[in-house]
Amino acid sequence: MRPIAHWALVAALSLSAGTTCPSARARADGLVVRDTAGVAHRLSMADLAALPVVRITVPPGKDHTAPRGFEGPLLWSVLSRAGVVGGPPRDLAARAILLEGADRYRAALAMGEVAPDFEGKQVILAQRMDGADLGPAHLRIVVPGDRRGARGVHDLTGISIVVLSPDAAQ
Ligand SMILES: Nc1nc2c(c(=O)[nH]1)N[C@H]1C(S)=C(S)[C@@H](COP(=O)(O)O)O[C@H]1N2
Ligand SMILES: [Mo]
Repeated sequence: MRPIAHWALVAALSLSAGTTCPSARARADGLVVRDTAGVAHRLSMADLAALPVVRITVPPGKDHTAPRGFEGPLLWSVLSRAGVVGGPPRDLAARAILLEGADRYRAALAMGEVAPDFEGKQVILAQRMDGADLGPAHLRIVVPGDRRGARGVHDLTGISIVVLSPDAAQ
């Protein structure tokens, strides 16, 4: 029995190595979060899956007619996990969160909208919509309270924290 068991073990290990070895595509999954210095912090799908899930229902608005249910971590949890929101609350007051989709579509939130010490709005990074997984390439931002869908960036690939300054206007 022993040689057969050994052979089976080797076969099982080779199979599992073949199926779990991360492909380039798997490594590209997730999100890049840039801090105010432009340093990139990558969050994998596993990092996102470890964050507490919030469920929200968005009523019909100007851009869609039916209510929709979304599930995912709070954007604030994502930013905290990436380590880009440290420091005293007053330092957050002039910061923006720039959201970017795979098609380079962009939308901005003020940090004060989502920071718990300020408005603490339940903006989420949705991974499920109406009970179905969106998939790693179709993460989307949901901004409760917005009547238009334009800040609900879908196919989200990047988030940048920007310090706003009139001097930086180009
Ligand atoms: N990446 C990306 N996200 C985007 C857009 C876009 O063009 N690209 N359009 C926005 C606009 S204007 C709207 S109304 C909603 C539409 O998405 P929905 O049809 O799923 O509500 O997506 C928003 N998010
Ligand atoms: Mo829109």
